[in-house]
Amino acid sequence: MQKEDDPRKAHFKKYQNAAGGWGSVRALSSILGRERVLVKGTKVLLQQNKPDGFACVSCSWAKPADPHAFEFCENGAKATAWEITSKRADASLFERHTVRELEGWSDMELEAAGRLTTPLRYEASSDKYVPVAWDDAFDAIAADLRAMEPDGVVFYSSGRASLEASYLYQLMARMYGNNHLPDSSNMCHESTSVALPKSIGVPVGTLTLEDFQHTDCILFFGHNTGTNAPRMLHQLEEVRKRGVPIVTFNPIRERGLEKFVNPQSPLQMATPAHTDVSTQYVRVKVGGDIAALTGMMKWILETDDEKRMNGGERIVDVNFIAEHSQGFEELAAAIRKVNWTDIEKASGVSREELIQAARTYVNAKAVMLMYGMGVTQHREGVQTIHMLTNLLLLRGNIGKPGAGICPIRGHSNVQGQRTVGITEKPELVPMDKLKEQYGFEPPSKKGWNTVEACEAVLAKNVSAFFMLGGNFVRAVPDHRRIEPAWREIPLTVQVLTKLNRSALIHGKKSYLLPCLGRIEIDRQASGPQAVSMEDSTGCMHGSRGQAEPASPELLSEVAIIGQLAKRLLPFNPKVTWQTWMDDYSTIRDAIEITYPKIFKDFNRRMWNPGGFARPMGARTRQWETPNGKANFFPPTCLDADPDMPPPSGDVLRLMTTRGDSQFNTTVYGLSDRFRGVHGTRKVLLMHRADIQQLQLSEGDIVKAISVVPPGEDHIDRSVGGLRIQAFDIPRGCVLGYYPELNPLIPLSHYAKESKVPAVKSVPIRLLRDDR
Ligand SMILES: Nc1nc2c(c(=O)[nH]1)N[C@H]1C(S)=C(S)[C@@H](COP(=O)(O)OP(=O)(O)OC[C@H]3O[C@@H](n4cnc5c(=O)[nH]c(N)nc54)[C@H](O)[C@@H]3O)O[C@H]1N2
Ligand SMILES: Nc1nc2c(c(=O)[nH]1)N[C@H]1C(S)=C(S)[C@@H](COP(=O)(O)OP(=O)(O)OC[C@H]3O[C@@H](n4cnc5c(=O)[nH]c(N)nc54)[C@H](O)[C@@H]3O)O[C@H]1N2
Ligand SMILES: [Mo]
Repeated sequence: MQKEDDPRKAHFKKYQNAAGGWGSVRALSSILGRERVLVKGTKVLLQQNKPDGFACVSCSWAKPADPHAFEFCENGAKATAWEITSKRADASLFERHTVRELEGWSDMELEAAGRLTTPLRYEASSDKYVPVAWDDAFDAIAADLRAMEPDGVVFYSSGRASLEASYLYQLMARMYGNNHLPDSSNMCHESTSVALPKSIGVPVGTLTLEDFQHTDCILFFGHNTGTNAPRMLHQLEEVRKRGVPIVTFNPIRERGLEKFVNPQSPLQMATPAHTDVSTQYVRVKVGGDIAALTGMMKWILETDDEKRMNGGERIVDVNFIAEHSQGFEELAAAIRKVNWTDIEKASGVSREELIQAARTYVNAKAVMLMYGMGVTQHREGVQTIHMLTNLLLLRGNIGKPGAGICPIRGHSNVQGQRTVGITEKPELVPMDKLKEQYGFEPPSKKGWNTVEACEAVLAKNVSAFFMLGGNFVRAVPDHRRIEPAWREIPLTVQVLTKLNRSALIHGKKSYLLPCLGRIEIDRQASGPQAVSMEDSTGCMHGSRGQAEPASPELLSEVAIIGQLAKRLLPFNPKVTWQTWMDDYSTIRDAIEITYPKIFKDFNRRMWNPGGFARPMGARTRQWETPNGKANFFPPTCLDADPDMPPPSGDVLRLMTTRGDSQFNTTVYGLSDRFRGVHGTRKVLLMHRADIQQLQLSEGDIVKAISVVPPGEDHIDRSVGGLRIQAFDIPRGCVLGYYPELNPLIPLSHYAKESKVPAVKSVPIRLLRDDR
């Protein structure tokens, strides 16, 4: 593995092949070989995403009832190999290196050291992590937390923990006394959680895998499917074989949405034939979706006006609108007012292209719409989702087979965590139920989300920060402000599998509690345990670990929470931590009592092939909104980032995104194959004309400087040593990698209403960096 990221040595080569296919299969043995788990890995992979196997730890895409022989993708295999690696970051590593020394390692080197094997406590006198007995760690952490005011303690979670662990975690936090339960969703699909309940009365997507069989058109917005949810390409391939059009809206040509070769199909493997995925590719500007949707709806409304006057068949579903919705007139009035010049300018797309997309949409009877971070992570991410829903509602495309909306979720159980109570918003939790079930008074004060938790850290209002997974310090914006403040937190505790940046930038006291991964066998008093998750289509699945644990000392996340909670909270006979730890089916019984509608007969149904679907009003046109209707929301602006400086001059719009060799802050390698980037992540991909206009040349090394909103502090928000590379991207837009570029993003630059950091539109300037 190449370890050093020297952008001067990088090379760029356009990727000519399809996504999937030979590349995937051949890459497998190299992936497993690198982690030295060739035989074990192959055996484990055959159980991945199978009804009686384990749910992949990578993306959250649905797990079909009738899986393929290999129901995994190359990136899922990478995630599996990374977790079951034979490499170990054991106590000797920490004996050899001080924390200061480890801070000099790159993110990739830290995680590549392998799985943590033993609980560790930070010792300030030697600047080292030293082994600590589990009991001593729990006693000490519980004693410290008991001595603190609950209002200063944060319980973060990353969306990987199971439904069982997540339920216990939120219960522990609430019994301790607060709702400070920020999660990775706050940086991800929170815009969805805010928008969809208002538009259609559900907090999650309405589609299931079944719908793919009934749809006759798919629209895709702001998602890099070939890298981030590759198994979905199977469903897309199937619909394309039926001739279903797929229209993609994305500033750049993502390979997986252009061409796919199915590694399961002998025919495609033998002949390099491929399936063309998108039938139309709309290259919106970064932040251009509201304008593009306005254009499509404008054409639909005007065409419908003509039909109405000429007595033709209406293309707006007037019956659906009359019976089921509210706000149509306001939407129509707002859209009619906008002129095409403004639409073309703000979307970066021609009127003809938008009309072509709109025609495809109205020619279909059942339309599905999928979207990802290209939508949610903008200042007006919430509004963009309202606009997506508006488009669907215009033709009654919600609540019938083959139609609906699907926010493609990120982490493998991020949707499920919210379902079982991980949220800072008390109104989303059945507090009365918790009160009745456990006999305590749940806290009613709103807790902190991710951005607010960062603000609290900066204001020195946080006395302890507990992290159930994730890499908080690295995933959040504004590293140069957060990191020094983080070091002042009196206590940080991390439940984790591998060493990461958040373990090194730690509080005054710090504990690392290493846990089992989901792929590992979880043995408890009643035998090996299973856990469960919810996928992007609202289906719950059981998952059984298959591999031997990385170390005999590891505890499960459930056990870690249970052991801590037993010591932290006063005895309460209704709260049976030990029984729960001994037998996870009793946790599922408890979840079923709290959420009887969603989790009816949980222990049995979790093993249904394909999982079991949560009930969802919108699927049957029961709108669980305050007014009992599906709601149209008129647009208030055209740019998803209305406060971006005007596109003249030297200010560029940076979108920070994932490459093909990473899972969020976990960096497996330095290339992004499908985009043709090899050997570096320190790169800015720009339009050739922008490079010229700024009097730069390809290969130049520059420093990016954030254009800070007026009135902001004087923090150094710059990142140097970045190589300029020409790329097929709209004018004025730049692509760069997360998390390396997070120091550029002001904490205050977040989506209105949802507070998702607006990491897809960061205004920057470039300076030559001749170091
Ligand atoms: N292998 C792998 N799988 C993953 C992850 C991973 O890191 N690696 N991460 C997981 C997580 S937590 C998440 S949230 C998901 C993330 O998966 P995605 O939602 O795909 O997120 P990004 O990788 O940030 O890619 C954003 C996409 O939106 C496009 N885009 C950017 N700005 C705009 C815009 O203004 N409009 C439109 N229409 N498009 C835009 C970009 O070109 C890119 O294709 O993936 C999950 N799965
Ligand atoms: N600039 C920019 N910033 C972003 C984004 C972006 O697109 N651009 N995306 C945002 C998004 S969508 C997300 S979801 C966040 C991600 O934020 P997080 O979820 O906090 O980060 P991850 O990188 O997914 O966390 C990786 C760590 O999880 C730990 N881990 C892995 N498996 C397990 C396990 O089974 N149990 C436990 N306890 N720990 C485990 C490992 O130690 C690993 O180092 O980042 C956000 N930040
Ligand atoms: Mo995410």
